[in-house]
Amino acid sequence: MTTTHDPYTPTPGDRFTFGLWTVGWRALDLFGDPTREPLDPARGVAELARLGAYGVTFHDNDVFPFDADGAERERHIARFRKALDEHGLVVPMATTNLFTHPVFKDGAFTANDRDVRRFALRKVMANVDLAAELGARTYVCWGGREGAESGAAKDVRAALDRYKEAFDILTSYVRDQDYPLRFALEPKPNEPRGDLLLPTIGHALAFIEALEHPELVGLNPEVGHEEMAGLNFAHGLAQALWHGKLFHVDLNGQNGPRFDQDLRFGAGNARGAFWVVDILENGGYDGPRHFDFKPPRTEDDAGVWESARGCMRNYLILREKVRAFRADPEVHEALRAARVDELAQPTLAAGEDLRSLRDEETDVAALASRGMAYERLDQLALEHLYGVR
Ligand code: GLT
Ligand code: MN
Ligand code: MN
Repeated sequence: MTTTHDPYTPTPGDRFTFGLWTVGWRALDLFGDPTREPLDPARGVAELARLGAYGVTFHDNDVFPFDADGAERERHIARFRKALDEHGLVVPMATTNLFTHPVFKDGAFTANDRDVRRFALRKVMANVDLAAELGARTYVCWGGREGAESGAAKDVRAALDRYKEAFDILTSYVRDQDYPLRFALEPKPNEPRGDLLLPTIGHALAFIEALEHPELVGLNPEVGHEEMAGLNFAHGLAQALWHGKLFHVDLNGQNGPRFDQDLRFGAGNARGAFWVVDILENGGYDGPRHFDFKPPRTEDDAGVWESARGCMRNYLILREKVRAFRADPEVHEALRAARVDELAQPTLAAGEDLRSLRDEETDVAALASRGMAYERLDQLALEHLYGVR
């Protein structure tokens, strides 16, 4: 009897990671109470390992409570570590909860209240120490409360000064401690604040260049956050890669501009997800494939694990389709017909001076009448995605 391996069952070699807060989300929302019981982080680790994940990521307060004293904190961390060791999961990334406690109601690094900013920096540094201890290489900063609901309340230029100050302090800190950690900013346009600072990949990329140690700061873009702003996530990833700034990624699903849906990866904009997998697989990204989703409020405990499993299966299904698309001889021909490779050619020849360009004669009418043959190419992609090729 032969056993066939299901090609969509993940293994640690696929490097799938999950935030503890994703499967641990108790599904409370603005209108309703939690529908699920709290998840013990040790059980989260065990279940994710059983499903074939490679690692987990965490906020400080996913592992120990906000108000834990030193001994309680250590106890929770020891339990978490034990689970990681027992189940062989790694922690490639960690982050800080700077948004749940009321103290952060006006932000953390950019709160008007200076005492809040000082407290936030201390909270981050403490968890950076733990992240380094657990072997993390990326430290994510999602500024969920850095923003405003009204105009005069926030001096955006001063807030950006303070945002920069925070990263200048934190990057000096990891340098002084010799931690092999880099920071990854996670942009989001709005929610929970009316408007957030660093709302998109583009804003964050520009901000990084103003920092004292830009080499230690990159991005952790999230599918839904760019799509909430109507942007093309795969294009955003491509630009982040072009700048050498794709340090990490948050994969999930979203249906266009509306509230942050955090659907499992591959649900929502499926066509977008195909191109996301294409750029991640073929664009030079070598970090973990990290899922930041929220199992919907309708799901019980079994539904949570089904949803997590779905994230990984959908990635593997799309990876197979992307590979088939890129290997298809008809696609190669269509790519040539669309002159996609021609874009890699510099516009001026090596050593060419501008005079020869200015003297060149162009048959504009002939140029304008050349079709680009993109429809055939895109139809081939869709047919791979729809499963008929
Ligand atoms: C929070 C948020 C996410 C961020 C996490 C990191 S926490 O769930 O919705 O997008 O990635 O702080
Ligand atoms: Mn989100
Ligand atoms: Mn996220």
